[in-house]
Amino acid sequence: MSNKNNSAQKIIQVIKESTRPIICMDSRADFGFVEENVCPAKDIDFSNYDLQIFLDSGTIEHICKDRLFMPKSKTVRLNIDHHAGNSLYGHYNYVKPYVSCCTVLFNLFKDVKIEWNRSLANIYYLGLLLDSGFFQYNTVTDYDFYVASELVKNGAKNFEITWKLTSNEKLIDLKLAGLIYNNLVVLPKKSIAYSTLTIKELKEKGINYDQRSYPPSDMIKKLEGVNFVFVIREISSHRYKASFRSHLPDFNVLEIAQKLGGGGHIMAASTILTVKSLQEAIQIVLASV
Ligand SMILES: [Mn+2]
Repeated sequence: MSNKNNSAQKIIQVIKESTRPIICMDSRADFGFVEENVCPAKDIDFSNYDLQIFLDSGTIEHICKDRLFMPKSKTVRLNIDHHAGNSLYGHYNYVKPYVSCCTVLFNLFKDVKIEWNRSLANIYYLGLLLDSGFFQYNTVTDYDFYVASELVKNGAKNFEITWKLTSNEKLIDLKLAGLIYNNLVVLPKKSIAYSTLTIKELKEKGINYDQRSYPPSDMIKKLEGVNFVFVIREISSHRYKASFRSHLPDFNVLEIAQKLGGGGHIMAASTILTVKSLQEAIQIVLASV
């Protein structure tokens, strides 16, 4: 481990000198829809390779769903990433704080003559879109738009990729959103909004809650004019889960969840309440803020 960044020239030299490289990406999410030949890191014998290239992995163990995973081989590690907390764990490192790892790659290879084709441009563009939250994150810069422009010029299909990623909602998520919006209560004076979900309602709509794509609290957190939102969901008789989402980057919902015995992050937290009724659960939460 060198704990320092190397020049683009050095990194390119390391890649060129390798005869058996293997690429490992942040694999905590399922990217099977992008590339079918994805092999779980735990099934790979890295000693068969002379260079292990880490892409978009803030830590070594992010290349595996098992968070305690650590490859055992002494294979040379090349770390190409954009995470602010990256500890420069590679023997060679190229870590730049761009919004996307594909922006880092584009920057790394800017002096190399890359033969772009539509497939490569599409893959870079997909990475740029996902890592930047569709250009919504506060770390997006003019360079990312320049990269996007170059990728589109080289064949990346903005509409097709964006459509695939944003226009394919599952029916179950729309049904769940219907319930959540229907039950929405807004308290303008308190700058709070909340919604509720009961087992009976889920059953009536034929919703298997475990198959949803994202939590219902995320469905209402973008409401204007509120400090935070919460959703109370009946888990079983007398047990309710309260999930909190902050609307503002500096409004701390973790404190509220902790007061009620829960935990989480500053903008997303939750707790379990053991109470007699849904109404009681709502009252307890409202009394704690
Ligand atoms: Mn990333």
